[in-house]
Amino acid sequence: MTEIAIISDIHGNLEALKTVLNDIEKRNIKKIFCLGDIIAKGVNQQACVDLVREKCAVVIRGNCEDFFMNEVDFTQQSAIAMARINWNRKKVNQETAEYLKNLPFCYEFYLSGRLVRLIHAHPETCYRFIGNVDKLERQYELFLPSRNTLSDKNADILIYGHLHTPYMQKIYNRVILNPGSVGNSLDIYRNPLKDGDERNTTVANYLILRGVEDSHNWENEISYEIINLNYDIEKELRTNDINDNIEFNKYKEELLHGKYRDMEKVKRSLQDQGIDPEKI
Ligand SMILES: [Mn+2]
Repeated sequence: MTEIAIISDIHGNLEALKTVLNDIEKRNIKKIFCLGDIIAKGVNQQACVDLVREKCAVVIRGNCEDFFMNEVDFTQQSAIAMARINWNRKKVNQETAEYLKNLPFCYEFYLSGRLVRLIHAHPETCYRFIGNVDKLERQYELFLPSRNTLSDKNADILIYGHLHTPYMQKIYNRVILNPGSVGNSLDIYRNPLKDGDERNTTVANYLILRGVEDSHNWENEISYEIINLNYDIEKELRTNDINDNIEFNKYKEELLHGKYRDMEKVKRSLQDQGIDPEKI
C-alpha cells in the first residue's frame, strides 16, 4: 500500500506549509504531490517554493504560477493588478521564476486500477473554476481529457485544487477530490447569520490517498482522507506587514476568518449559474 499526500494552494504561507509537512512526516508518508499555486498573496513565497521543490516528487502549475511568472500585457491590466503583478514577481528569484514558469500542466498515474489525474483547476485551463456547488454535468467536465492532459482517457479519480476548500464528490463510478488549501484555506467561510462561527478561523488542509501504485487491478483497496490542521496564523501574519504585503488587510481577513477578498466575484458567478449564494 502506498500513501501519497496531496497539497495545494500554499500561497506563500510558510507557517501553514511547515505545519502540513511536519504532519506528513509524522505519519511517515514519503510521497508528496503538489497541485500548484505555491506563490502569490503571502510574503514567504521564495521559502515556500524552496520547500516544495525539496519535498515534493510531483509539482504542477497553478493559475498563479502561470499568471505571475509569464509575460503579461500591462496595457490590459488595472493599476491594482499591475501592483499585484510587480509585487509578486519580486518575491521569488530569477531561477525560481524560470522553474515556476516551466511547471507541467498535468500529472497522471494509476492507483489500485484507477487512472488518477492531477490538474490545478480544469482539464483545459488552470484558470477555470468548477466549484462544489456547480451542476453535476458541469462537474463531469473535470474527468474529460484535453489537449493538455497526458492521456486521452477519462480520469477515474480527478484531483484538483483552486477552490481553497476541501471537497469530495462521486459521480457515477468516478471520484472528484479536492485537498483544499494549505496556506489560504477558505474552509470556514459561512454566512454568520447561519451556522458560521468565526472563532474557528481557518485551518490548513491536505489530502492523503492510499492505494497500490501502478496497479491496474480494481480489486486493490483504495482510500482518501482530508486532514485539517490548526497552525500559528498570528505567527505567519507577523512575517507579513502593511509595508511588505500590499494587500495586508485583505490577506489578514482571509487567513483569520476565511473571508475571500473577491467574494462578490464568486457570488456573481454563482448567480450566473442560477444558484442562490445565500443558500450555500
Ligand atoms: Mn489558489
